[in-house]
Order: sequence, then C-alpha cells, then structure tokens
Amino acid sequence: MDHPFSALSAQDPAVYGAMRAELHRQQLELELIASENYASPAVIAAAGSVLTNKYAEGLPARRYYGGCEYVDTVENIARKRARDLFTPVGPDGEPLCDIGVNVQPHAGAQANAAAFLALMDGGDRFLGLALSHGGHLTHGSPVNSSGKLYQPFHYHLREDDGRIDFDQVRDLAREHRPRVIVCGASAYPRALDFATFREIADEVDALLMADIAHIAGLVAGGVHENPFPHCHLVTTTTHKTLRGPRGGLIMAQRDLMKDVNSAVFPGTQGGPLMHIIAAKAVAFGEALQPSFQTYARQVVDNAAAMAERLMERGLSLVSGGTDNHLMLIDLSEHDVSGKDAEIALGAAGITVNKNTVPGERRSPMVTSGVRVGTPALTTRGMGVAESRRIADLIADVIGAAQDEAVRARVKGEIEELCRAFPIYGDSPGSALGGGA
Ligand code: DSN
Repeated sequence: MDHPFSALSAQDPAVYGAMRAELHRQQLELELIASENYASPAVIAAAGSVLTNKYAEGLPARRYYGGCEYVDTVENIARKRARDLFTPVGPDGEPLCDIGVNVQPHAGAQANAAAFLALMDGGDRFLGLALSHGGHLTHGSPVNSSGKLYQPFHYHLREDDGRIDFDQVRDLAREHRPRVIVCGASAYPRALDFATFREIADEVDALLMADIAHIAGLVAGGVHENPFPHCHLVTTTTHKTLRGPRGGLIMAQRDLMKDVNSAVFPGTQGGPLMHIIAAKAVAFGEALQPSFQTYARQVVDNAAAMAERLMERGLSLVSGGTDNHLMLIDLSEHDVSGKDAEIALGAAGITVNKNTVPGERRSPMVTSGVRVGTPALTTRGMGVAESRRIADLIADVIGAAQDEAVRARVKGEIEELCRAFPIYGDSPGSALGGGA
C-alpha cells in the first residue's frame, strides 16, 4: 500500500487543498501567537501514522485490547523521555524527587480535567489565577467543568507592577482553605515562583498544581525553574514551547500516580491517541538534545529584545517586560483595541491574538491587549535582530492601524523575512504528514 498521504491529494482535493493553503500560510506569514509553534517533520510523520488505527485503553502491559506490543513500546519511550526531561536534579546529578507521568491526555484541557478529578472531590475549593489576569478557562471559569464541578476562587496580578499578588494568594488561601492551589497561566509574561506558592500551599495544607502549558519548553530547556520538586502535580500541553504534537501530559509525585492514571482513563478519556503519543515521544527526544537548550534560550532572548524595542517605540507592556516567551501589549490608553490591532496585524501578515489585560475595560471579544510570543519565529531560526525589526513593524502597524499603505508595506517586509527564514522547505509531504 502507498503511504496514506499519497492518496490524499487524489482522493480528497478539497481537504488537501485547504491543507496546502494552511501550509502556505504558515510558511509566508509570521506566527506570533504565543501558544503556537512548528513541530518538526519527524513529529508530524509520527502524528500522521498508522498508530491512529490502534485501540489501547489502559497502560503499557495492562491494556484492555490485544495487539498492543508495539504501541506499548512507543508509550514507554514517551514516558521515560518525559520523566528524563522534567525530573529535577541536584548539583550532584541526583534526582530531587520521583515523578510519574501519564502521556495520554488528548490536550491541556483534558490534562487539567483529569488532574482535578485526581486531586479533588466534587464541590472542593481551589485557587487559580483569574482568567482576565492571564489565567486559563480550565482554572475555574464558570463556563468550564472546572468552574461547574468545583468551587474556584481567583487571585490576581498587582495593579502597580503586573506581578502575581502573593499577599492576595496567601489571604485567599487562609480564608478559603482550598484543597488545591493552581499556579500557571496562559498570558503571564513573568517567571513563576513555585517555591512561594508551595510555602502558601503547605501553610493551608493544600496540594500545589502547576499548569506549565506555556512554559514547558522553557523548563525542559533549562531557562525557567522546574515546578518539581515544589509541586505535587504538573500538567502541560506538548505543542507550545515544547514544540511537539497537539496534546497533553500529566506528571506527579509518585504517590499520586494511581489516582492520576485512573482519572485519565477511565475517568475522563477512552482510547489514547497512540499516533499522538508516538509524536510526543519524538518531540521529547528532540527536547532532550542539547540543541533544544539553545532553542529555549533563544526564545527568551528574542522575547526580551522584542519587548525592549516595543517599549522604545512607546508601547506599554503589562509588567513592563517579559521573563519568558511572551509579552502583553497594553492598549488601554489607545484608541486602537486588541481586536483592531489583531485585525490590522493580520492584514499585514502578522498573526497574534487579542487578549484581556489587568483592569480590562473593554469586552473579552474586543479587549485592550495583544499577546505576542517568540516560540515559532525562533524555530524558523530568527534571532534578536529579527525580533527587534518585527517589533518595529508591529509598532508601525499599531501606530497606523487604519492605514492600508502601512499594512501593505509591512506585509511585503514580513513575507521577505519569512522567505529568508523558511520553514518546512518545498516538500509538502514532510509538512503534511508524509515525511516518514
Ligand atoms: N489556547 C491556549 C493559548 O493560546 O494560550 C491555551 O489553552
């Protein structure tokens, strides 16, 4: 049989055409969405593979279906590599704690749902960062199961410096005695202080959970502190800074793993996506290479350079800068909203997302912020000079958001930049699933 991909263009030109167009968009437009990245052709090959055909409920060697010997091998490789990546070690190279991992969550939201099921009973109280201050829907939004099944209380950023208000975290913890404290964010540009969170959790006898979906690649690359050994449980996605396939992952101190495993299956999921677990294994293998540490360092350096130049150009950033891969442009004082800026930048070939900012006065569909991140442009090989140039182009567009001539000029410059730093080459097979 031919590779399944070679059948696609002939059998289904409509889907194939849209996939080609998406590849073209990724190649020629600048991806600044902080949660997106470009997975390698090897990761994409694993994700687009025959492992999609296999049912494998359960864990390796303890499955509910036959024929799992090869997918067991794949899942065991993924588990070992994830442990190797995220186990913290002391100065003598000794592990600082014993963590277990479950590589089956389909996505970050599923990882968080399973983690909550493992750590809490219905109605239990927990603390998380408010969504409007950079938190996540799955950290207790009333429209998410986390807000419907449990009782969330939210802490915020300090108004004066845009940093997590630990006094408020401590006060809320003392007042509500939560079962779990969640740290982690989807739009927080500063380093997370896991040790202080743990101190507060210990004071009120709570479990500490970190959601490192955004910063996982920075942790793996050694440029952000490891949430272990401070945290009891850690969730992440695998496709953001970690640069793997779209997916989720849960890691926990060993004594919690029985509850974690049963919360994933049968608690919240059925059959694991074995093709995605294979792709996770490949991505973890890539992240274990020394070159990934160089990548992670460059992501942070690029973000710092971009932030500095945006501020030199007169734009305000929440917290006055960044420690990680993202920054939040604060347009509260501008006529241009986050939505206007997203549209104007999109027309100029720069993809970003509008985002609420602390003290938001506009609606969540309009917002006063734009979230910008450097993981994807760094994967293309861009560095500090390009990051500063991109900051200038962003400032040009936001400064003249209705000016079509500015957008057209910037779009041309962006396309030229993208051609100078190509991604996926000319071989659609490697990027569209046929690169095995
Ligand atoms: N949607 C992701 C993000 O953009 O940060 C979080 O789930």
